[in-house]
Amino acid sequence: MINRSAFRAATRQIRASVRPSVTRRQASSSSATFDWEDPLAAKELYTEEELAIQDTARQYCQERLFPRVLEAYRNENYDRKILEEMGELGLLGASIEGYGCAGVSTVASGLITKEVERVDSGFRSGMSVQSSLAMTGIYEFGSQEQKDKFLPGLAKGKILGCFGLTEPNHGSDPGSMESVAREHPTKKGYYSLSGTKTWITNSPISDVLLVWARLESTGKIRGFLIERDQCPPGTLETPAIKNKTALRASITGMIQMDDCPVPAENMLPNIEGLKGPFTCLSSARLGIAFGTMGALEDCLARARTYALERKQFKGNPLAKYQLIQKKLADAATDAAYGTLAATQVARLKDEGKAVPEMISMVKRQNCDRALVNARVLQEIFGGNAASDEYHIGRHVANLFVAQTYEGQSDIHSLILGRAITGVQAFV
Ligand code: TGC
Ligand code: FAD
Repeated sequence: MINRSAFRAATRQIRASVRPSVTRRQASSSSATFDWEDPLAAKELYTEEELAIQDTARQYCQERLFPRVLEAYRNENYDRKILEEMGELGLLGASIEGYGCAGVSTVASGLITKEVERVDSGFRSGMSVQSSLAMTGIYEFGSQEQKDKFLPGLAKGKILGCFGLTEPNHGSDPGSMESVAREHPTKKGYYSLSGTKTWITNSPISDVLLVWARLESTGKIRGFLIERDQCPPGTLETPAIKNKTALRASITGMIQMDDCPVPAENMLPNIEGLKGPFTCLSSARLGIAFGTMGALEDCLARARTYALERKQFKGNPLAKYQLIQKKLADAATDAAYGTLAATQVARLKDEGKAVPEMISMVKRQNCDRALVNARVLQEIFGGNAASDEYHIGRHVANLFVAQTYEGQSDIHSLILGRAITGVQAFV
């Protein structure tokens, strides 16, 4: 569990072992030096507590998650214990107050996300869906009973959640969804849910499924908490989608509902319409803006090491050549800018000053730049990029999905275009 005073005490010790380059004091003194791992000194914007939380998350991710990523990715084998481990450390729903959650700043929560995605976007996906989508939905819009019942278990990773919005015929356009909730014909006090959700992270292993469906009686979209163990056989199926070309270290599936009975008290009472899912998405999209910068920084660090070690033409390291240096400079610049921008929006969110368009801007920009730069850095590895042991190909494949889910980049362009011009482009 995140303990703030223990964090402060542990900070210097952990930072010395994990991040030996430049200390905070050196960077802010007149003898400041350039730190290629943090070129614009983003760490100066973080509190001691936020830095300590980042270091704790990095230590867990590098020591416990990284050694498992190749096996998980090769075999599409997501270990649900990962969420329990994250829960024990207080990493789940970290910015939520109460219910066993750590109640840290949105910035700290973003830095946790960055450290997880530095290892793998799929591991970050599993965490984002649990924290930003399922837990945020219940926390923001649930009844007190729903919060008391579900949040503590979700925070500990003892129960797993997912978020079902996308359907086979409606991805970018969830407002046209076909899933429907009707008054149950035989069970009093129950709704009956029918429809199909697809590409749902964690759905095959979820205990509680937050599903968005149109309430037939009002025509409004509502959120429903489906408890797997309460569903009669044949009313709920969650088959896994296998043989993915990316995000293989996460588990993805469908949600097939066939007159699935859901107690009326499991409908989220405090929201109707798309504002519900989009509020959860605002939280998750900001997390992705941080996360993709972690993945890009990992690509940069690996490419730099490779370029320094690999020799071509008269025994020169690749790093000596200008074309190689430009690739590294571009990636370092975009990672630094993206981290600063995400931090600014997270800080504004904590102050109640962030708006969804800001989140669209950093989600879009950071995903796009992470993908473009990772793809260019991949070239530095030559043929070795085709080996998964160099990790760069895995990041490139993952970053394509990060650019696609939670609003594909072009959709965020349209959200920004609407805000800039006042003219709607997607109708
Ligand atoms: P629009 O008219 O724009 O909005 C409908 C209502 O929602 C409100 N709203 C928001 N509220 C809070 N936060 C936001 N970011 C919001 N955006 C919109 C809006 O104010 C309005 O409220 P009200 O009260 O007036 O009804 O709706 P639209 O249908 O025109 O929207 C179009 C568009 C393109 C913007 C939207 O449909 C969109 O964002 N599409 C992208 C779909 C998407 O992001 N899907 C994500 C699925 S979940 C997922 O991918 C998880 S992956 C997780 C992982 O594994 O990491
Ligand atoms: P489409 O909507 O068919 O779009 C295809 C292309 O057309 C895109 O490039 C899009 O930008 C473009 N396009 C669409 N409309 C327009 C327009 N009006 N103008 C210009 N271009 C347009 N969903 C969930 O609900 N929960 C999850 O947990 C979840 N996890 C996922 C995990 C993975 C691994 C993946 C791959 C997806 C996941 N998704 C999840 C689904 C994801 O959110 C959708 O794939 C995404 O929103 C895009 O929808 P779509 O795939 O139907 O593409």
